Order: sequence, then C-alpha cells, then structure tokens
Amino acid sequence: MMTRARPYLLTRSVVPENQESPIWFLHRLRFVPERYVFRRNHFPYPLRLPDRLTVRGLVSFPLSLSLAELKAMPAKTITAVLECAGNQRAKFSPPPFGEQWEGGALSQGAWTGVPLREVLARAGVRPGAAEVVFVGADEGLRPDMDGVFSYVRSLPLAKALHPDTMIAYAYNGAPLSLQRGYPLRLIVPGWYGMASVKWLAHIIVTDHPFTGPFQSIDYMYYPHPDRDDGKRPVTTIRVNSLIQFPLDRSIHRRGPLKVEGIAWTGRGVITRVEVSLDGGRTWREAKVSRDDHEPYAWVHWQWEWNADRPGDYEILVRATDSAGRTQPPHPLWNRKGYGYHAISRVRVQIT
Ligand SMILES: Nc1nc2c(c(=O)[nH]1)N[C@H]1C(S)=C(S)[C@@H](COP(=O)(O)O)O[C@H]1N2
Ligand SMILES: [Mo]
Repeated sequence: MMTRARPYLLTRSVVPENQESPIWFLHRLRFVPERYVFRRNHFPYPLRLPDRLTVRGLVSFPLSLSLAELKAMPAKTITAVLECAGNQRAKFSPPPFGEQWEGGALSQGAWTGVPLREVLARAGVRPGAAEVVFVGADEGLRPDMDGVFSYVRSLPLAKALHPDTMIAYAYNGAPLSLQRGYPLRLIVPGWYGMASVKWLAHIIVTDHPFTGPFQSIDYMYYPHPDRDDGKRPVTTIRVNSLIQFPLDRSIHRRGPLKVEGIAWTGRGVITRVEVSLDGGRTWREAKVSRDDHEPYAWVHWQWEWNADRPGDYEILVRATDSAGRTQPPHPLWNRKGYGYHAISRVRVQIT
C-alpha cells in the first residue's frame, strides 16, 4: 500500500473560522485547490443564504437577481491573488492584537462571474452616486461595540466600475463553496481580501461615504500606537513575496539548493525579484516566470544557490513591481497590523 501525506490548513480560530493556507507547500501552483484556500471570517457562517441579490439606492431600475439570472449574463474569468490585509501580522514587532497570521492568509485561483459594472449598468446608476455598498449575509457581535452587525463594506464608484471588479459565482470552475461565499461574492482584484464581500445579499448605490465599522474602525492603517490621527483606509495589495523553500530554520546538507517562492502586487505587475545572502548589501536576480495575461496573479521565482560552505545563513528576498514599489527593509508598523510587506527572510543551516 502506498501512503501519501498531504498538507492541511493551519487553524487560527474555529468560531468564526479562520485558517491559514499551507502556502509553503504549494509550489508552482497557479490555482490553489479549494481545500487549501485560507479562510477568513468575522462572524459564524450565515444561517440563511441569500437567494436573490438586490441592487438599490441611487439607481433608476432597482434589481432583484437570482443566481441563474446572473449566470445568464456575459461571464469573465480572472486569476487573482486573494490576500488578507492581516497576513503576516505575527511578524510585526510588537505584534498587534488580532489573528496571528504568519504567511498563509494568502491564496490564488480563477474566479468566474459577471463584471459588477454590467449589473450597475442594468440598474442605471444615477447622477450624484459616489460609492457602492456591499452587504454580506453573515452577522454577529463585535468585541468593541454593542449590537449585531453584518459584514458590510463599500467601494468608491470608480473601483466598482472597474472592468475587473466582479460578482463571482465560481472558483476554479466549480460553484463557490459555502465557505467561499456561496452563492455570490464580490471579487476586487488588486485590493486586499476585506473588499471581496462573501454571501453578497445587497448592493446599494449611495451619494455619501460609507462609515460602517469594517471600514472606519477596522481596515484602516493607524500609524500611531495610541492616537488615531493619520489613519487611512487599507486598499491596494502592497508589493510582496514569500519564500516557499527552504523553510525558516530548516537544516540542509551542503550542495546546490533551489530557493523558490512567489511574488505579487496589487498595482501593475512584478518586474524583479532579488535574493541577498549578505543582509541586503548585495542582491542577485532570481528567475521570474510571469504570465502577462494574468496581471493579478502571483509570479513564481527561483534562484539556484550553491550552498557549499557549512554555516548559518539568512536568505533575504525582495520583489519590485512596475509601479516602482519595492519591499522595504523594515515593516511599516501600524496598530492593527495590516499590509506587512517587509523584505522576506528565512534562516537556514547548511551542514
Ligand atoms: N461576508 C463576509 N465577507 C468577507 C469577510 C467576512 O467576514 N464576511 N471577510 C473578508 C476578509 S477580511 C477576507 S481576507 C476575505 C477572505 O476570503 P476567504 O475566506 O474566501 O479566503 O473575505 C472577505 N469577505
Ligand atoms: Mo482579511
């Protein structure tokens, strides 16, 4: 009999369910299978799933659409990274409170759905519209406020009308699972995961800024530990990378070692990935494989290291994107621990 081990999700909490992807073991994978996608929830799973999607507010023709009606509209498929804004929070110093994600609040796959702007065009957005609000069907309590809340967020009108912002009903060619947001979820390629509202029930076009707690309290960068000034909203995914091999603190026999991983960004595409073995004084270019047809996908990179001298080493990796952004040497600390994208590091021992 042949026994084959496989990776598992890494549990951070059970209710609500928060689990990391075993991302370090998904080498050269473009479509992360459903069972390996991270799960990030603020509330327990909804008890009642929406059977129709309503579109109302500042529109000429309010809509109520079934899944079948949406599926009958022209579809689009986009391969996109989904990264939680809190990914790598555990690496900040001091670590902010919240889910202590290491690096696995990150996944990628093919989303199929209808561009949101097609649906908004049908509804007829009226003059004066400024934002589009998305209401999820999940609800529950917040530790910091009284009352019952739903997961609600908005997008500025321009981002809502971007041709790649979509209402998705399939992941990797299969209907969304309950955990992924069945029957419908928003997908906002290039933005951190909080924007991609699951179990989408209502879309409301408004003329004023939305200020719900998942937008005004959470998912804001607070630069100071004890004051709120300087806060600004979390939006675009920062340029980032992950070293998948070798693993941090792993031990290897001397000889050739293939250092590899992924790199991604929410703006433009990855143009360069570099590796340093001397603390960032000198950098060598890694080989990057990029698919120009998939601007929202991560790239795979690799670098052959001739590790012929025993010792303890630190491998540094930094990615650069076409917007000219590079991973900084030090994390940009913020009180809620969002957007960690400092240079990636692993320590290894060569024997
Ligand atoms: N309705 C709803 N949508 C949601 C959330 C949620 O708690 N409820 N979490 C958001 C956050 S913070 C992230 S990172 C992604 C995670 O998506 P996933 O669970 O499919 O990986 O969903 C987003 N959409
Ligand atoms: Mo998130």
